[in-house]
Amino acid sequence: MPVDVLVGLQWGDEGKGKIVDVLAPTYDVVARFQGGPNAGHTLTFDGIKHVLHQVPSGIFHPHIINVVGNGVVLDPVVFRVELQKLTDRGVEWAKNLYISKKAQLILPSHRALDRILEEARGGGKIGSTLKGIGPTYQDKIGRTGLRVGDILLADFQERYNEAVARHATLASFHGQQLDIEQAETEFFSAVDFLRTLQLADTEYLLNDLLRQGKQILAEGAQGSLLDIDFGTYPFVTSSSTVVAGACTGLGIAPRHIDKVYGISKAYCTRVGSGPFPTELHDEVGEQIRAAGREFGATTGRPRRCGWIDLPALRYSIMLNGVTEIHLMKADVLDEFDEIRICTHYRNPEGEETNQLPDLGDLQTMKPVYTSLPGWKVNLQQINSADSLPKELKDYVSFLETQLEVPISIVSVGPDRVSTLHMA
Ligand code: 2SA
Ligand code: MG
Repeated sequence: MPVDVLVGLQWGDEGKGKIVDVLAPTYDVVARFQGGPNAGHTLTFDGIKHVLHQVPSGIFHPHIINVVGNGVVLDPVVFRVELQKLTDRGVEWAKNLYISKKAQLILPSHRALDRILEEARGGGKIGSTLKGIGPTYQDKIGRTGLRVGDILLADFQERYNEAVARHATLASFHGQQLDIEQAETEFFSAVDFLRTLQLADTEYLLNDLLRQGKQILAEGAQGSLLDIDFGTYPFVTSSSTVVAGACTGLGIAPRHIDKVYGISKAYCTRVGSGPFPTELHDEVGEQIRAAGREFGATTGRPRRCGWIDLPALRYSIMLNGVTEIHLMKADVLDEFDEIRICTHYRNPEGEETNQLPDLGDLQTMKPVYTSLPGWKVNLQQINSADSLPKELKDYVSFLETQLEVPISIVSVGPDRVSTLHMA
């Protein structure tokens, strides 16, 4: 069964980009199945840090075919900038990159609407990345969206005009104007560029590759707790971030899926609004943010930080059928005397649960912690799993027992080489 899927188990930024980069050499194809320029996947190797938003993280490997699937929302302007950066760095991507004709197009008016709709929410803001994600998926589901393949049609301009007229009406409903003239010039020039790329029926491409026995890695973006169905709704993104999204977002049948890699930090972060039971509002939270350089890779926003949350992880593991966990950024906890772990929650009535309740109840839950001694060792200097400090091994075993899934990789630094495969 040649498709493996990699998903984030928390609220995003777990380190998915790094792991795709590490695993990529054993795959023939890396495919993105949801999200768009809201994602920020950071890869570090040979002393250089790369941040990818829409380009799949297999792009640095010349033997890998990279696919932007139909489940993605694509902003041609951001895409062109991203590809230009890769060209500047000498990465040859042109032959290895395919874009689904069925992927949805993010228009300048979607970005404008994202801002307008966020403003209209007042105190209930989602904390959107303002990349136009929500409005574009809204059009997709409302059956009024424009797709990448539409740029090849003779009447694309007309379709575009109709969409913008609709968006202008929506904006005026909120007493606003779109104000996108300059962005439109940029957009049409980026669309001309997009026409020169390999636009394809990628569901056929992927299934042909499967028949040839090729190995595919589906690369998730954001995290399971931001999933449109199962995340902390409405403080979620607008796509299916769980494994099921890889089937609809690529056109791959469930029976092809084998391994499911669940990526989690050794602690927890969230960017944007919404409940986060283990969030720390004190200097410990500050310390994690500083040590982990926890700032959004797309927007630069400071991320909220807290301890690892097992009820939340158990939920994500269940939804995704995770077969192995990769524990990221363990080195960020090097300096701590004690490592805290939220094993379950307690509600205001004193009842305990290890399940993740829905929004209203979740907001009133108090985390119940266990603590383990910290390792107080500079993990970045360690290059084999055997040499890991006992305290970290104990932390890993504790998590494995609680989560009932093996932890197969522990990451101890941003670089490709700081990746320890556990026996
Ligand atoms: P959106 O823009 O409509 O998808 O926002 C809805 C919510 O989803 C969250 N979201 C994210 N959370 C973490 N990381 C994301 N990617 C970037 C990164 C974010 C950044 O890798 O750092 O740079 O700020 C991401 N994308 C969406 C978002 O915060 C909202 O809560
Ligand atoms: Mg990210």
